[in-house]
Order: sequence, then structure tokens, then C-alpha cells
Amino acid sequence: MKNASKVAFVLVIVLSISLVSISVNFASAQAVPDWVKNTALWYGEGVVSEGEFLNMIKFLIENKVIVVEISEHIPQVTNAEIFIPNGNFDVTGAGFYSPLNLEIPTGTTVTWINDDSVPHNIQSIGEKGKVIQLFNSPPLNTGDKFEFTFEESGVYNYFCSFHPWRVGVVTVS
Ligand SMILES: [Cu+2]
Repeated sequence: MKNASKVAFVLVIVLSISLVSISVNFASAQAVPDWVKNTALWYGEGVVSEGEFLNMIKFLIENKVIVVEISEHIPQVTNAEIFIPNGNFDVTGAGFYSPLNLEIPTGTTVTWINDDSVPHNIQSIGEKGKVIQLFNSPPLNTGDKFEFTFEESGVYNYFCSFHPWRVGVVTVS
């Protein structure tokens, strides 16, 4: 029982070193030196210390008997789009931003695209519904785009200053 828990402990250590991938190079398994085998045996018998045993594991990794592959961190580039649909200008119409509440992870670049027949702009607004200088576009003619990258989580409201009844939301988490 004592030995089993030691083995479990070591497995946890090794697995936490490499969250990505571990493989054993069986081709060189016969190259495992006797001192490694003895260290494992003696560790099981309580003769050698945990430190010596872990040094032995380290030796196996450094000599590629245990192959540890750690993939490089590749930053994820995420993009999302919000369409300003045809008829968005019409206060009596249903031309809501699409999507009306965009939910995205932090680091996402959002592109607004004006698909309406008249110019619009995108103005970030604060809690009281007034324009704040966070993301603010010039007038966007039909087909024009505006983009902003959301680096911090939060709920962001915006509207079009020409058609202030059009309020949209970007939720970043
Ligand atoms: Cu507008």
C-alpha cells in the first residue's frame, strides 16, 4: 500500500510536468541502466529518498527514455462580426444589430459591418447611456467596417449617434 501510493505520487509528478504528452521510447528501453532499475527497487523498499528517485526520473527524461513533448503556446486569435442590417436606421423596423448581444472571449477582435443603405457609427456608451471614449467609429458608409479588440472582460454597450434607439451589447468573458 505504501509503495502503491509512492508510485501514484510519482505518476502525478510526471504527469503534471507534461500536460501535453508523454511517451516511452521502447526502442531504448533496454538502455535503461541497472542503477535506474536499482533506484526504483530501492525506492520501493524505502532505501533511497524521494529526491534520488525523482532525479532518476529526471535522468530518464533528459536521456529521452521518457519523451516529454510540450507544445508551444500558440496565442489564439479570435474574430467576430456584428452586422448593421439593412433597415437598421428605421425606428419602427426590426433591423437590430446581428447579433444584438455578442458574447466573446477576451482578446477577440470585433468587426462591425454596415450593411444598411445609410451611414451609421458605433459609439461605446457608459452606464448612463452617454458616449464614452472606448470604441468610437467615424461614420460608416454602406459596406464600411470598424473593428475593436476587447482585451478586458465586461459588458459593453454601444449605439449609433445618428439612430440612438439602436443599442447593442458586447459581453466579454
Ligand atoms: Cu445609425
